[in-house]
Amino acid sequence: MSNYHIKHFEEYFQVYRKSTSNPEVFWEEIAEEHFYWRKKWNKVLSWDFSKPEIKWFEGAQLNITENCLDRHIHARGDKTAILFEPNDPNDPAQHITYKQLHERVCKFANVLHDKGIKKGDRVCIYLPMIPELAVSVLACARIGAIHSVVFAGFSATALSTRINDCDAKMVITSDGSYRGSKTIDLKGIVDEALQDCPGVESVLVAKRINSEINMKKGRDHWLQPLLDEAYKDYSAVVMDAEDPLFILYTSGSTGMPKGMMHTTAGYMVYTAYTFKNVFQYNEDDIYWCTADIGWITGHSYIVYGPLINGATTVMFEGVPSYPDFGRFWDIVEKHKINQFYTAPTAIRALAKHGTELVDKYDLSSLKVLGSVGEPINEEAWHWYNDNVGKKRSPIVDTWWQTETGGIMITPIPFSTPTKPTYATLPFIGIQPALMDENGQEIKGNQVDGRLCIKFPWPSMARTIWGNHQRYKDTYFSAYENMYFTGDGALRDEVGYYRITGRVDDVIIVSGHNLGTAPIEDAINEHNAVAESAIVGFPHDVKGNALYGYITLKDVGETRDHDNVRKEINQLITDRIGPIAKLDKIQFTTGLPKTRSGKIMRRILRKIASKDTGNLGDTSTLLNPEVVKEIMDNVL
Ligand code: 6R9
Repeated sequence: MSNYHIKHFEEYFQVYRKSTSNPEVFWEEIAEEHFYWRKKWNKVLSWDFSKPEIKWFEGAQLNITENCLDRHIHARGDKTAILFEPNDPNDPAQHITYKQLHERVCKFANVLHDKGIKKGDRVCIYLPMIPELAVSVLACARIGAIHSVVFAGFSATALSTRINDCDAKMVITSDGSYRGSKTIDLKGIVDEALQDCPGVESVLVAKRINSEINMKKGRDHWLQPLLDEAYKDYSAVVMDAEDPLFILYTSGSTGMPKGMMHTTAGYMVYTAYTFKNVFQYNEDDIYWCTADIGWITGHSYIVYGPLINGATTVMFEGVPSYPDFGRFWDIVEKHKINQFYTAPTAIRALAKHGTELVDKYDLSSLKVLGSVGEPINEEAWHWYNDNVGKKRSPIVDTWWQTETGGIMITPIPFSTPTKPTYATLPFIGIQPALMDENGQEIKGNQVDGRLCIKFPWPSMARTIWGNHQRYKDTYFSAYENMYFTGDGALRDEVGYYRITGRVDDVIIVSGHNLGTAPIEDAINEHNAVAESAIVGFPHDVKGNALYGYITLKDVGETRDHDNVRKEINQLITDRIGPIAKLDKIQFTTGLPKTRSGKIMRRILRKIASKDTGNLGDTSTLLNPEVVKEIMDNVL
């Protein structure tokens, strides 16, 4: 018997020991008993972090959508698979059953097929949080096409960069999207992006806001008429275990975003197993993750993990502030949500509005609360625990990454005693290590270091699309035989982990990973800008906000600074998206640099955070005088 469902703390330790002392036997048992395979594997795991090459369940054949859909039809065909809550609370929610979802995915798969999409082709999905988003993801998986979902808040430039990086043949979008009281012209953004994307042959357009849009003849097609005519069955394409399932872009510390590539079997096994245990999902529960499917959290814990387990997963189209800041709690009451998974930035935004809007609603259905995306600060943790969970529902602070595919460090609710701001213990099968700056592992407790993982787990990304060298350099070169996460962490006296934040040039703003380099590239396009450096500083709602130090070409004397500030933020909005806008812009005559010309962000970070008591070692600075100037004028 495998240990698919862990029910108490003792059991966690037993299973954890088993999973690390004999990983292959352990994962084989899990895979064997809880999934539908067309053919079983010849070998559970082969790996070499020096190449790096990782393969799980080699030789196995499957289609992940048969695990998400077909095998549930018999036992729970009429159970709601996706519960869609629209932007407008007065519009009815939609309950899409497993049977209906199966049919919608099959029809969509037929449309993709008819438009010439084949196994291995890349399809870019740029859709708001409407059912078509989940359906198109699954339709790609059903025919073996590799989906690349781009968050529909990204700009035309960000979209075209991602389309071209993976050579997508098709884009799936909608006429527009609702966002609270506003609408967004998604199709207009796609049209602009596609001016730079010669490889895109067709665009499928879902109707959502009924706006007047431009349809390019021969390229653009309304989705609904095609679906109406499509056949309701589509026999799933058989995939090898290591065939790519999707690409998802995440920011890097230099230039181009990284197209993290995930494969089929390992991702399926790990997302399903973590979902079951981290949320303690039981058959009749209603589960809601507030993320967007454009992020990894949505991929793994709105679509795949829940559906593989036959769960009811809620998809919410709107925003937490519309029609007011009680919307989340209204939805919890209305749909009797049992598991609620959100981000610290959302909690902080809601906490700002007091407890009145929380107390108004009946939240007694809640059993488990989750947090993801960035470290949850103590104040937000207590607010969540006291006002939402009423001190009854455990908070699972789940640490993981786009690269890891699934949750890595987390409490198991009702088993692991929680501790504010601590992600607590590694999940089953995960072997973390803290490393010092000389490449040595730091053993024992009450220590801190750089967080690495020593041993492969099934859902780890296998490469960066089109750039295996960068994959190796970024994750497997800092420490020998280790996956380096880019995060710092500490381990307390009982072995609990607390993630302290990024140690590289990635800043997490409102739970979104932003690389400094692409933002600086956008700023530097401004004709008055000579040079710029971006750092994060603490912000009570966003977690971090962006602070830009900018040197102007003419030292700024002849320019209207406020205008330049506006133009810079407009450039960032156009190139990356509004989430990357700078909260503060300080004009300086220079930036502190090392002799080798590297900007000393460490110092800029301290100044922006008003933490200037100890600037650390400044002896390698080429231009120490500029530090004083920057400190005198800090915003
Ligand atoms: C799932 C997701 C990954 C980065 C990660 C870390 C931060 C995520 C966290 C957390 C502290 C948590 N992060 N969860 N930090 N506690 N519970 O967010 O993926 O968008 O790739 O971000 O987010 O810094 O390295 P992704």
